[in-house]
Amino acid sequence: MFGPPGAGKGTQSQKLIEKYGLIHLSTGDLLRGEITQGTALGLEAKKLMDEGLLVPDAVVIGMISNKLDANKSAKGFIFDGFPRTVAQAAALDELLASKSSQISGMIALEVNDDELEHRLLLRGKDSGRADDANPGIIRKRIKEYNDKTAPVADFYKKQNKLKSINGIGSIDEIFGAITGVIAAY
Ligand code: B4P
Repeated sequence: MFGPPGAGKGTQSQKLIEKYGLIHLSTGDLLRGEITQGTALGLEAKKLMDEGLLVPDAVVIGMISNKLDANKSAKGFIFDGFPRTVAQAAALDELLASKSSQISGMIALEVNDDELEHRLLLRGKDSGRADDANPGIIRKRIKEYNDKTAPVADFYKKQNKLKSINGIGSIDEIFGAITGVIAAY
């Protein structure tokens, strides 16, 4: 699942794992888990996340690799919010090839910046997430996305794996469009 911050990746992934029985790998959730546990990795990640910046590639690639190894019998995975840089995408391809596997497809949710800011500020009212509470930080996250993450779409487009979906509408409408794409995999 691909898209800018607040596009609905986490929301839709939750529904997809229920429908298809896949394993959900959200690097955002994994990082927040490290923060809650107070690990060294979590302390390092918190500083960057609170400022709206991406955490280093090596950190998230290591976390994903561990999770793949821990779920060897899974029938499939949904990567939510990963890969977020071209370096992460290349590392993921290599990692999956070493396990005789590959990405089936990338589903990109398209949502304009005004709607993203509105959704994240709304969530910030009760999520307790520092990165959702401040319009300046939200705009920085969107800039990080445009600078470092948007090029990941081209990486998968070149492999004919990119499918774009309108991420504005009701959660169920968007879910219907996504399951239509997945049916083709
Ligand atoms: P993430 O946890 O991945 O989260 P996100 O981008 O904020 O949100 P998402 O798109 O999942 O939106 P959601 O469904 O929740 O990242 C947080 C931070 O972690 C990053 O900034 C970065 O620092 C770090 N990080 C994570 N992965 C990384 C990586 N691979 N490399 C480096 N750093 C990494 O939806 C948002 C809100 O919209 C919710 O309130 C939801 O209810 C609402 N919503 C959803 N769908 C809607 C709809 N159709 N209509 C109206 N509202 C909707």
